[in-house]
Amino acid sequence: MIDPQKFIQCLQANDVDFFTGVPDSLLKELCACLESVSQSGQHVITANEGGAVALALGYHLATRKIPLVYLQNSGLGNVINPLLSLADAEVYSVPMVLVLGWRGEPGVHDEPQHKKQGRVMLGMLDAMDIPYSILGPEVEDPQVALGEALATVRKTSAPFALVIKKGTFLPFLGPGRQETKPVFDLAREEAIQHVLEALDERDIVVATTGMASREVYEYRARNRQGHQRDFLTVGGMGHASHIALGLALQKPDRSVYCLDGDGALLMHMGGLAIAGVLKPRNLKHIVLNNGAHDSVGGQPTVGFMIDILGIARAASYEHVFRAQTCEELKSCIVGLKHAHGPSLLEICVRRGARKDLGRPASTPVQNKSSFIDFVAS
Ligand SMILES: Cc1ncc(C[n+]2csc(CCOP(=O)(O)OP(=O)(O)O)c2C)c(N)n1
Repeated sequence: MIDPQKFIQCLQANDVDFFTGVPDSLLKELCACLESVSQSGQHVITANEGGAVALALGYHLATRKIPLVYLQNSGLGNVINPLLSLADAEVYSVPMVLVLGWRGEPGVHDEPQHKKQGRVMLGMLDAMDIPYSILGPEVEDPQVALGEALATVRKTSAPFALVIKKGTFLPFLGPGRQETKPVFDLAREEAIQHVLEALDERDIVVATTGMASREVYEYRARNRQGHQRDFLTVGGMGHASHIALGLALQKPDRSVYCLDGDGALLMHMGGLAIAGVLKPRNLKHIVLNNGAHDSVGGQPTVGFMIDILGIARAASYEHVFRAQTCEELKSCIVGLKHAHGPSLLEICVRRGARKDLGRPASTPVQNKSSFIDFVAS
């Protein structure tokens, strides 16, 4: 296994010292190390992976140096466009190293949303003419692989991918994350429970990618309510709110609640403007803001540093609410239920989840068909 500190030191020794990307659970030790070793400005967590490629490109234009972009392979879709139409050798020919977490590797158990992406990923890299090498837990010293990758990047002046298997990085043993952000009492799971308890039986729920969906699933299982009311956005991070918008527009007599994350909201924030201007009165957008990508290791987002309510208002949302405590949440939900939307409720929650949080036992297709019947009923 590779010591993440050694990995970064080796890159820095080769003059690669700008790192950007969106966190991934397979890369969480590397992300933790980046947070602690990089000088300010040398590590940027972007809103989405395409943004990281563009940021890296701008960095290269300003410095002529090789940047590093890290991402989970789910984010490959977000980078294809800037890679092929900007960084590619046939366009601006921009050298960069991609570090790609390989979820859904064939033969390794993973969730349904990762299987297809994991299976087709190497073929996608081949189709894009992006050379790659694969690093796994058997590698101890990253020097050779990094040396070869950087030699290729310098020679081709184009992207090169390091594909990272599960368990490649050793735990990062350096100093932990400095908690500089406000810490709130409410847990995300508690907030979800309060929201779901307050909803009417016919209300439609769309839950965002990651632990929020798993918490919704467990709530329904615990309360023997079935799972038909909830669409779990298991993949497609950042798209839950537009799924909810699609439902809200077609079902104007039903309330549609989107349970979003701050990372997911940021990832495709333009959706706020479209929902705001289309004005579905029945769209209730709830952002569970923990200032972090909690589901993949708790790496910081800018969620607590921006005015989400102000942004929603400016994007033409009709009503906005913020709750930081259980009491505030209870009264805000009443307001949200009665508001003619689109409306947004920001709930400030703390990071973290139960250790024994389960995963959906039913398949995505089973979930979809009972949900479709519920929406049609
Ligand atoms: C396009 C894409 N990039 C990255 C991921 C990996 N990923 C899954 S959940 C998650 C964090 C989501 O953060 P947020 O929306 O704030 O919700 P939280 O986990 O904090 O509840 C990430 C980065 C993904 N699934 N898809």
